[in-house]
This record gives sequence, C-alpha cells and structure tokens, in this order.
Amino acid sequence: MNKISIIIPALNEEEGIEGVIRAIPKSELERMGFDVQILVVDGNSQDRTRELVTKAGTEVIVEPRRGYGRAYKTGFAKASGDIIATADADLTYPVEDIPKFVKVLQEENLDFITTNCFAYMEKNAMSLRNRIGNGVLNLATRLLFRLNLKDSQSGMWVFRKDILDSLVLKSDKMSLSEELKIEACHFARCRWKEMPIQYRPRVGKVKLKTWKDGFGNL
Ligand SMILES: Nc1nc2c(ncn2[C@@H]2O[C@H](COP(=O)(O)OP(=O)(O)OP(=O)(O)O)[C@@H](O)[C@H]2O)c(=O)[nH]1
Ligand SMILES: [Mg+2]
Repeated sequence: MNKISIIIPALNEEEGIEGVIRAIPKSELERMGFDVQILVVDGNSQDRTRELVTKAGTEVIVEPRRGYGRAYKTGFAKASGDIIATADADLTYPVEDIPKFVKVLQEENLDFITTNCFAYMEKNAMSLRNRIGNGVLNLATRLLFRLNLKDSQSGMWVFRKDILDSLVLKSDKMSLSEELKIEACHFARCRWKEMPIQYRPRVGKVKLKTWKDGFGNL
C-alpha cells in the first residue's frame, strides 16, 4: 500500500476549495510512505473553482454531468491510489485528520472508515431541519439494514480502493453517501468502523436541496 488518492467533489466552491487543498497534510502522508494524489472533480463550476485548483498545482477533472454521486463515481474511476480519502470542498471536514484515519485503517486491518459529523459538531454547522432529516435516515438505515451508524450521511470516508469492485453504486445524487456505506458495511461485509470528527460550518453556497435530496435518499 503506497499511494493515497484524496477526492474532492466541487461545484462552485471558490470560497473553500483553496483552503481545503492547503489543509491536506501532504507532507505527513508522504512521511508515512505514501504518494499523494489530490483529485478535484469539478462539476463545470461557473466561478473560479477550477482556476484556483490549477493555481494550487492540483489535478482537476471536469465532470459536467450533475450530481455528487456522479462526481464521486468519476473520481473513483480516475483515482490511482490503493487508499481513497474524501471530503467536501466547503471546509466542513477535518482533512488534517486523514493520516490518523489511514493509520487506524492499516493498524486495525479495516477496509472502510466512515465518520460521524455529530461527534464534535460546531455551532451552526448544520440546520435543525438537516439534523432531523439525518436522524430519520439513520433510523431507516438501522431498521432496513441493521447498520448502527450514528451518521449515515457523512461525506468523509477513508477506504481501500479494492472494495469498490464489490460495491454496486447506482446513485448519481447525494444519496451516494449512504448507498456507499450500506454497500460496504452491509452487502459487501467489509471490516469497517465509524470514527468521530469535528464538523464545521460550510463556506460558500449551499448545494443540498434538503427536501428533494432527503426524500430521494430515503
Ligand atoms: N462535481 C460536483 N460536485 C458537487 C455537485 N453537487 C455538490 N457537489 C460538491 O459536493 C460536496 C457536497 O455538497 P454540499 O453542498 O457540501 O452538501 P452537504 O455537505 O450535504 O451540505 P452542506 O451542509 O450545505 O455542506 C461539495 O464539495 C459540493 O461542492 C455536483 O453536481 N458536481
Ligand atoms: Mg458540505
């Protein structure tokens, strides 16, 4: 295991993307023996997102087909690492913790780590409506798949790329996040763990359509 691909989907995230790229602890990962590929999957942004990614010397691929899930599936196909880590482009997720999760993945011989945003959620990081929606989706996941996830919607994962061969990922939308967890932890019977993270208020404009994405997900 010697390469990690960090995939970041981005649609009009000029306010956050540079900060996310800068916060990735590339040297620490290199000291751990990894080549680091940072891959931004841009949804044909109409702001300065792509320009800022290129300026930061980071690889960008354009996926004009809409959707968070679509962006990830395209990113997975282009990722050349043995390990994949993910985060949003809006400064919400603690990318500085990626090395910590990689160590746990290796030391505990896991396949898949997902994260729990609710563990150390900062004030104003999530609306009450989204928190309630998340609770409903967590409950559905528990009842339907007996998966005890505290956060079925988190978008920060660290996993071995080869598990993707065993997963059926159909969603092009926000629900890819939950589908990935259900496929990995339930159907593919991966060795997995959910780990607590800090979750911060997003910068930039909200893309999530609470009702449409929430019901679509359900
Ligand atoms: N390439 C691409 N990226 C997308 C698309 N939709 C959303 N994203 C990105 O996917 C990530 C997740 O979207 P968010 O809007 O942050 O969704 P969320 O985290 O559920 O909601 P917030 O609480 O508002 O952050 C962000 O980095 C978005 O820029 C899309 O259609 N294409
Ligand atoms: Mg986000």
